Amino acid sequence: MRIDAISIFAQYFQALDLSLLGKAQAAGIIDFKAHDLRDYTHDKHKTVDDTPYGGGAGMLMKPEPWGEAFDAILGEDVSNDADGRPVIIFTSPAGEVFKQATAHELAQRKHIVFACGRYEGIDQRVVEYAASKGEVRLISIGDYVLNGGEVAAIAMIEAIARLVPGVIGNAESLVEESHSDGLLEYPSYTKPAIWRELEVPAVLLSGNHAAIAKWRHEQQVERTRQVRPDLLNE
Ligand code: 6GU
Repeated sequence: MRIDAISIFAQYFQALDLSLLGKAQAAGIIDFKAHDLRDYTHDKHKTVDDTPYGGGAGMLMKPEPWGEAFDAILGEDVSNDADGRPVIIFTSPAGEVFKQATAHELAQRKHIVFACGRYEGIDQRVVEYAASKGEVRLISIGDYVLNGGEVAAIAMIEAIARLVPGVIGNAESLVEESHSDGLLEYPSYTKPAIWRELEVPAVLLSGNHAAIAKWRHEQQVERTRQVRPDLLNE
């Protein structure tokens, strides 16, 4: 899988060189590259923003550097093959909310480009132009506002890449985790059985696998009802 990110703070993405994703990159499973939007400017100050037409607070990202970045990263030719077409994700607090299901969908794709905006947003024509190069999606990671899309893109890349075969050694750990079945995870315990007078629930020491599975499922449902009742109605 190829993943590109376009940003004026490409250094943010160095976080992805650590740990699992670093290994996946070294192993050639994930081909990730961060691009500095300012490399696609031509003026002395490497300007990427300008004032909005019609007035209003703040600055907008101007279209030209984005157009050049997309041309360089996606080439001139457009594949119309539904599966081979790249996905271009604009990070935006106004986008659809990123879910585990979104991560699974995107983990099937061959090429994802993250366009990380800063300031008050990007000239709308950039989104229109991107649609001529791939499938465009506006995605948010939750109902709060970040200063820019970099941290959001890193979160999405980690969620997507760990679902790509070979990135996580233990594929079983993907099956039984929060959100994969629409419920939160059950609580887990390791040795010792008693620690600072706190005991591990007796059922887990019983050796009764049916009873353990039942207890864990009940814990999942109860936890989800308490903390995330919204998930039970989805
Ligand atoms: Cl994707 N971008 C920004 N700037 N803020 C956000 C977000 C994205 N998702 C939630 N808040």
